[in-house]
Amino acid sequence: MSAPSQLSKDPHNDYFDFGAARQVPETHTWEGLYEHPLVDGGVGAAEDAVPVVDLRDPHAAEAVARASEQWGTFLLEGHGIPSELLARVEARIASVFALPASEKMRAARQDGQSHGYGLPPIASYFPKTTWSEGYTLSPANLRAELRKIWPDAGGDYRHFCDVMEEFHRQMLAVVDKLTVLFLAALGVASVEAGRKIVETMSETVTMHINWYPKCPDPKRTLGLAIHTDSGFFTFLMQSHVSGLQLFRHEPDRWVGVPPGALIVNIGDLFQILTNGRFRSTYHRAVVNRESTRVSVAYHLGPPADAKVAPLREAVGGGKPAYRTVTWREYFLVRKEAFTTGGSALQMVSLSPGDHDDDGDGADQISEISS
Ligand SMILES: O=C(O)CCC(=O)C(=O)O
Repeated sequence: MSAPSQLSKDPHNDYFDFGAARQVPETHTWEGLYEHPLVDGGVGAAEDAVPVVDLRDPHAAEAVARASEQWGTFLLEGHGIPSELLARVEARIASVFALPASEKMRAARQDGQSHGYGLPPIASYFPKTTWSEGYTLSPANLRAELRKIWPDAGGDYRHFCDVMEEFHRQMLAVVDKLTVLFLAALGVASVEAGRKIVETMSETVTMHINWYPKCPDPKRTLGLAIHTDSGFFTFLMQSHVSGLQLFRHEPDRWVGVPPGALIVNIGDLFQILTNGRFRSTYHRAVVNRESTRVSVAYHLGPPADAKVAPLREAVGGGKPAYRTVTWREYFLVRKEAFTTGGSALQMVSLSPGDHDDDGDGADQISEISS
């Protein structure tokens, strides 16, 4: 099952011809983008260097724990996905977005649907339109989706589907390895529970492809506005062009993520599952004048109606910091948070005296893993 749809009506899903744009129109102009300084998050950037986790490192679980607690994001190395495959993914994605509008719009996301061509579902909550095109797919519906664009199922269709399926297969192996590390980092001893979580998550995979065209005036607009991911965690495959920025406090600043790396972002439901120990990350994508940029967000989370509550191992002798939620319910909370300017995580948090009527953490892991 894929992530629950959070769309009602998406007024941002009209076609905009980026190739013809000579300036950024009012609809795509964002204010206040440079209130905070931008710092480099590259390897030599001292405390601003985005943490790196190497899956081949015998101490990788500790590195995952540290990065997830302190940043909610890390660059993944030693994942084994060939760079040649990533280059082919990027090239095939470029071939989709290069198609004429009339062909892409055959797959346009319809109201209430979570899949299809268009901006990511979250864009319906943004006050302005972003400088990007997108396509949301799940591995299960990939071939049926792409037939809308390529009804004759010719060579371009086959090459695109084959490469995305190969990417998905390779990603699942990485998901497996990383989940084992997450569980080790959290002190969850049951390998069986871990395997079941991976199996469950692999059924919910959603891929959102972001295509950021060149922009004549990049300082006035955004490729993707600030947000956290809502699920458990997201892998972000990105091209060798800068664009991703993480928001960090004390002092408030944007940290530019090195291009080309495979990124892992912790999502809100993982923050809940880990009782706030691992933190979701606010991030955004900027665009530039010289190059197009591609990213693929590979989102993982629980089935839409599975109950998620802080794990017993994470709560320890303390109290759960969050109430039990399903992903479907959390989307509604997030929608309200976008509307009111509040924090969705804050809205599902428990104060010391509150009681979670939906049970304790011990029952919830078995629900997620069954
Ligand atoms: O393109 C990027 O670097 C960010 C993409 C992203 O955050 C998303 O798709 O959720």
